[in-house]
Amino acid sequence: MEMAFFFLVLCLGVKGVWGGAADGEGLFRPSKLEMFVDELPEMPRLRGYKVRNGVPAAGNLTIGMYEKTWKFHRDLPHSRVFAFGTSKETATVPGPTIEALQGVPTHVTWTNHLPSRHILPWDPTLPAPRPPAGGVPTVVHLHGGVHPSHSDGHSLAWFTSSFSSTGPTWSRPTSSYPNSQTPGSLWYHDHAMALTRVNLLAGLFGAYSLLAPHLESPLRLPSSPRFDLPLVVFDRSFLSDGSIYMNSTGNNPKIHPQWQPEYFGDAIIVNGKAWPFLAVRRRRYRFRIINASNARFFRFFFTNGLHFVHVASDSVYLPRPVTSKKFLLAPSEIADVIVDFAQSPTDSAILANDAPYPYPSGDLTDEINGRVMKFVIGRRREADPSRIPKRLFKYPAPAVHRAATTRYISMYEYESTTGEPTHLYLNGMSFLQPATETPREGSSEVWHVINLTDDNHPLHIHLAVFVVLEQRELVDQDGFKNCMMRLNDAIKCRVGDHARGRRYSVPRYERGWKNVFKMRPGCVTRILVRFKPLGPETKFPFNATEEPGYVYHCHILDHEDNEMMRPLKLIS
Ligand SMILES: *[C@@H]1O[C@H](CO)[C@@H](O)[C@H](O)[C@H]1NC(C)=O
Ligand SMILES: *[C@@H]1O[C@H](CO)[C@@H](O)[C@H](O)[C@H]1NC(C)=O
Ligand SMILES: *[C@@H]1O[C@H](CO)[C@@H](O)[C@H](O)[C@H]1NC(C)=O
Ligand SMILES: *[C@@H]1O[C@H](CO)[C@@H](O)[C@H](O)[C@H]1NC(C)=O
Ligand SMILES: CC(=O)N[C@H]1CO[C@H](CO)[C@@H](O)[C@@H]1O
Ligand SMILES: [Cu+2]
Repeated sequence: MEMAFFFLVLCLGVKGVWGGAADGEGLFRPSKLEMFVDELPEMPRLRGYKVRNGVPAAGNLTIGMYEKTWKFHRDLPHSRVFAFGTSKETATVPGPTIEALQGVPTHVTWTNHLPSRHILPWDPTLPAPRPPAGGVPTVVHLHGGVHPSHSDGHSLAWFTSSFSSTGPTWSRPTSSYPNSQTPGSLWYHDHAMALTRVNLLAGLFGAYSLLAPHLESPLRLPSSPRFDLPLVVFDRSFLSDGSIYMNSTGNNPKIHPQWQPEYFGDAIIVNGKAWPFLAVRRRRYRFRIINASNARFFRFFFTNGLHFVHVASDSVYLPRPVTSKKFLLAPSEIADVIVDFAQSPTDSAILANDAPYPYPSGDLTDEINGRVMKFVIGRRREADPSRIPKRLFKYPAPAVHRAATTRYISMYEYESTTGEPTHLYLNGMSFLQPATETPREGSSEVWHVINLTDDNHPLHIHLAVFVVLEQRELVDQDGFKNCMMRLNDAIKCRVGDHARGRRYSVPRYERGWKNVFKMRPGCVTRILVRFKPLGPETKFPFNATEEPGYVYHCHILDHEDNEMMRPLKLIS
């Protein structure tokens, strides 16, 4: 590890390292924005494959990151953003939707055209890279992707404009996605060490759909681009001049001048517009809803009683469709749902959210952040060739008895003397300590994830997929936590004797293979993690044991950036 690339100075103020306004000065009140006046934008679609003589072949894309302005609402001035696109003119927030084909590789050369200074206040006391020539370090991770680790967007494989500086694990300008995995919804986003929260807040994320027409067409789900749409949902605050607002004063400014444990914005944005509307026909639609918030959970429901039919959770189809009236989506989770507007009793439907923030014990939503978007539904009933099949795709059941190992993953939050959080660690270790989770390729493992904090942490594991087996509350939490704070050893602290409290059932729409799950506070969540493809193969179609390896982390970006992330190193 080339430590020269990092700097960790505790005494440096954050002023001067970014180009924004002073704290809270001129905050824009979102209640001034009229809802449902901007139409839901359709993001540009890029094909991740070529078609030669009717036969699909590997596709090469070049997608840049540009600084530009973006209009988040009719009545909000232009905001400076960082946006993905094939050119500065066509770059959008969120970025273009990449459509890839199963079995056909997509090679993406991600290029950085960002300025020398960030548009948001990052915190120099977190282990953020400091490129010698300045610039904004970025690296792109395809979330839910099964690909070699050199293309995984490792946090230290960052690069700046024109690759003028690169991080210690950077090896190539082009990421290769084999797309050999099961079809489903993925997304791409920045993953640079300790800068992920600010780079995403600035706009660096987009949707990626992996399609397998020969398998999916027989299902007859809504599939044309008009009726199959990604909805990328996120929250932002703004200053009156339109700039994205992020508090530049930390909650422990003497320790971390800027870092706060959770970012919440008060405007709810879908596909780049605050509270948009979409005119829909009276028929079925498929929405791939991606939660791209830093820390806001969403509990979605329709105010007119319409329901959702879940066909997949995260990147993998469920065995059969599951109906819900309301569902909870943590940051970076993906809900893949069918909504049948023909069932609507009214001519419009508001998609709403009532998840407290921070989830689960924080503030309640209000009239403003409790609304997401509006669907204006055509009057006339339409012929609808789509349907919802009884069965979707059957993937292997979790074979717990064949698990190779049991691991205990403990989530810790540390506090300053004033009781404010300072940082979060997994297993009491920082990201830079050597890998301790070293599963064998082709194996499955049982992980007991022990949440010793007050927050619900969405855990995301790269490369692998997992099934949630059980979520159970700890008894004698104080005694157990005291022991863990002293020994950091779940077995010596007899976790088995403590994990005997209330059981929380896993919602049916989340019982399939997932890549993110919400780790409830004060609970042990047992998951079966699969380090092999979701088919009969025991090996990935690439060398999964190569450097730099993978990571697993909390997907509250503010936590991930303050070290709630650990290396994951597969061995053969
Ligand atoms: C910014 O954060 C500081 C420290 O937590 C807090 O005192 C201040 O009120 C916040 N500013 C705004 C506008 O929320
Ligand atoms: C596409 O990208 C791959 C990986 O970088 C490279 O090997 C290949 O030559 C490229 N193909 C074309 C047509 O540029
Ligand atoms: C999005 O994810 C964040 C962070 O995990 C979470 O707090 C928020 O509730 C989620 N929102 C939605 C709409 O799912
Ligand atoms: C895979 O990569 C590892 C680590 O670089 C190396 O030791 C091993 O020989 C490689 N395996 C194959 C089959 O190439
Ligand atoms: C074991 C443990 O750490 N429990 C904590 C879980 O969260 C609650 C609050 O929700 C804390 O009070 C417990 O200490
Ligand atoms: Cu977290």
